[in-house]
Amino acid sequence: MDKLLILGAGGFGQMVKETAVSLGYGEVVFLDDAAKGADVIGKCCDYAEKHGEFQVAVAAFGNNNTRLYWTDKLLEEGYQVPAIIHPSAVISPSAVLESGCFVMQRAVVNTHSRIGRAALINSGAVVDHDSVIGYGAHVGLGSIVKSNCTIQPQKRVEPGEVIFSTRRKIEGVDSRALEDALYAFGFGPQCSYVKPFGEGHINETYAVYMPVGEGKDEPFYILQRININVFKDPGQVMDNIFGVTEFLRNVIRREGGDPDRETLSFIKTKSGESYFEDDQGQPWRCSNFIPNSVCYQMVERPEQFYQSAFSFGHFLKQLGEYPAASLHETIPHFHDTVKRFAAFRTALERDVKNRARTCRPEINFVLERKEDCGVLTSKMESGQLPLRVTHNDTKLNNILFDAETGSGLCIIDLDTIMPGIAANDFGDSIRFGASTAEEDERDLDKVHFDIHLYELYVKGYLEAAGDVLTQAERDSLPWGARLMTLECGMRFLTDYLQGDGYFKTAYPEHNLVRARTQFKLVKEMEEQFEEMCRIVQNSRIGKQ
Ligand code: ADP
Ligand code: GN1
Ligand code: MG
Repeated sequence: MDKLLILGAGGFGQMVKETAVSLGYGEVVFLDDAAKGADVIGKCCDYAEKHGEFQVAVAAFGNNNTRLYWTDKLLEEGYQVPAIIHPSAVISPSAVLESGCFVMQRAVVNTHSRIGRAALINSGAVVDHDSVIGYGAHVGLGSIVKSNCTIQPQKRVEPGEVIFSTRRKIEGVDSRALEDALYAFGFGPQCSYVKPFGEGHINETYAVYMPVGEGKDEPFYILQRININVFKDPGQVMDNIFGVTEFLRNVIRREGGDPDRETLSFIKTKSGESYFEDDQGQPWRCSNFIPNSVCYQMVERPEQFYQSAFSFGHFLKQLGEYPAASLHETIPHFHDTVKRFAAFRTALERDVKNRARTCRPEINFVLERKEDCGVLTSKMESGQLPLRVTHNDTKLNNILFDAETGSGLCIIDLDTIMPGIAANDFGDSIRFGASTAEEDERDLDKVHFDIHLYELYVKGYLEAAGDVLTQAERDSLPWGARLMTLECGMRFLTDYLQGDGYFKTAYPEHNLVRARTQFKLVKEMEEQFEEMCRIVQNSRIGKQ
């Protein structure tokens, strides 16, 4: 076996030498500035000159700074700097041991733990699972570092000490609640950093980055604080989501798809709960991050809209056999446009923020369409339109696309999966995606209903789901587009009148700006309604 050069011939150096010999190193010699002896062949500063003769070296100093300093020098010089592990130590196969660390007699390093560069785990110490020992740290004789702990770089854990829990500073974490959530899901010890993510209007979303080696990090998880103003019972939301995603995994498997990419997988907390409740009573949940996926705020190429149509149509079909009765109604009367109109009227009458005077034309726009609001709800109540398991929030940024192939990949934002009518899913997609501008475009001259995009969506949706839809359902689609757009505009306007408590806003009139774009789209849909109906009538059903 290789020859080993040890920097430091003190007491610890001698222990390392004995260990190296028992590991089978052929020749083991020292560099040391003070010690003398037959096996001391020079001073530490001779390390560069000895590189020709020795390829493998370690720095065996008891002092943390010195050990780290010389380990880094050896690495810079190009030495192989192995981890030295005593044969009696027990190391989990999933543990990671970095260069120049030492694990001495009868020490234990448990599952998924990481021992940093030049760290020392002394005799009889235990590092339990999922802990991280920072570079240059020293875990003293017989001490215990419990699971999920982080020992800071160069820190010393005293002999016999027990570390119960520690928290490290995670980049991007600016609140105790977020930190608690990260630890509750078990990411605290390893997580590199956290970044706010996505452009949803409801939840607070973060991407959680984990190390993947070579100093690189990748997003592994999505952590979300569920908005309890909107979802009063997060337990019910998570029940629905776990039920639906587990069901979808089986459907996708049967279809020959990849359940890890084509639906979300939610992760339970370390104590087995479907979500974590922080000190303030706020719920947090976590799912896998889908790698190599993209999310769009607007259609960039028409093909994307066709893809999203096919995916949402397919989603409806995939959930065709789902036991609808087991679903909780996470937001009661979510798409009951008649009730939405009533709520708008109440907000208008109360006018708590005295904002009605700033939006008279928009208020009148809604009031003039009172009769329209009931067109689909009455058909639903009379049983003409069947209830299905629907998504209810089918905007383009609630679907992920495969970054390589560009095809629709995974439907996300499953909070509002409830029994509903297909026209609403269809309509909500049209409202958001068949517009030539973003939902909050201020310049209304840029906002138009794009009937070609509508036509593409009809094609994709009916190709995927047309054969399960009844004739009445297919006929209801154009109204779905008009009414979801009107309803959404009405909801934005209601929120504006009530003081913006529901949707996230970036400036005071944000909701009013959003309402205006929706009403502009409604108006253009009304003007082209005959053509919208004709497009549906002339469409093929099912994939040819
Ligand atoms: P909201 O209800 O606030 O809209 P979403 O669940 O839609 O919350 O998440 C917000 C955004 O975060 C999405 O539009 C998407 O861009 C991104 N996102 C959410 N979940 C994932 C995931 N699992 N993988 C990748 N991106 C995601
Ligand atoms: C909200 O959560 P998000 O941003 O995907 C809202 C939808 C609206 C949409 C308008 C639970 O969707 O109903 O149509 O904003 N979601 C909820 O952009 O209210
Ligand atoms: Mg969303």
